[in-house]
Amino acid sequence: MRLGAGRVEMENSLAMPLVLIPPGEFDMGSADADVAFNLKRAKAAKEPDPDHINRLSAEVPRHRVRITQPFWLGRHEVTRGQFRRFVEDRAYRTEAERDGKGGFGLLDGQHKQDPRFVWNADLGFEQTDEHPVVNVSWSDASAFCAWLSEKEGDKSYLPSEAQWEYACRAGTTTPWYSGGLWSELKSHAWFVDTARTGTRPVGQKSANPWGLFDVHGNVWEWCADWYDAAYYATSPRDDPPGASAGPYRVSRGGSWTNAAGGCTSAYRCGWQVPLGRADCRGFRLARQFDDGAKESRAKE
Ligand SMILES: [Ca+2]
Repeated sequence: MRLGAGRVEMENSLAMPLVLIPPGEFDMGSADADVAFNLKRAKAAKEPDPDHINRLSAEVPRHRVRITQPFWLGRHEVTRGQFRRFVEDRAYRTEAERDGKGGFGLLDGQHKQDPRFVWNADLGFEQTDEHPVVNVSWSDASAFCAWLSEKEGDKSYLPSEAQWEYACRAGTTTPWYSGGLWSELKSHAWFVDTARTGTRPVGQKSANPWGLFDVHGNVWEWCADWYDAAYYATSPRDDPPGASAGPYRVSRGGSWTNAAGGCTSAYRCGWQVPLGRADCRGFRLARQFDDGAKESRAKE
């Protein structure tokens, strides 16, 4: 563990940097007026997107949430190189490989599903080991976390939706941590205006106030929660765990394929499992914070 620029950071056994996220409170979701404005625009579009309209409606009511425990969160999205360590250690086959249907990639500039489009394949755009892994399902991402937890003895997991938004906002209340203007997002995120041709290596844009990169854009990030568009109306104040069941899991932050409006701190995407894998969707690792009790016990 080390202190840097006012932050506490660590590296796990994959040399993946993690930032300590402090406990605290924030307003989760969007203000009614912002959603009403965005809905009006979405419905007036030349070709209204019903999925986009439903997602905007799921951002209300804005509600107070308390994150009661500190936790570690990956400074970056999980990369192809890091995911390869898991695959090689466990001879793991992703869901896209197991069912033979594959994931998504670019064919003639269009996103198409194809059996050859799996996590380590040529997806029609350049990728190195520093690019975020994509075409991994929620179950694949969870299997990676379980493998790492077993290997390290400390729990790694997918962040809850509330943990994700809390860390993404990093104390900000604007649509993006960079502010309220989509034009400003260009310096901070890979989205359709800056990365139309594919994912980018992690960490190339600037970080948010808590030192996290690519929370807006590059790839969608799986969260632990089941998705329920109406959940915010009944969400508990402390550490909300998400809906108790459902066909969809949540992913957050938007991607290189999305307009700025799909990359906001509050935007929620429900994606059906186990079908959910795409060339724009990966994940970020959370890790349980150990307050040193274990180290103390070891010394006794
Ligand atoms: Ca992202």
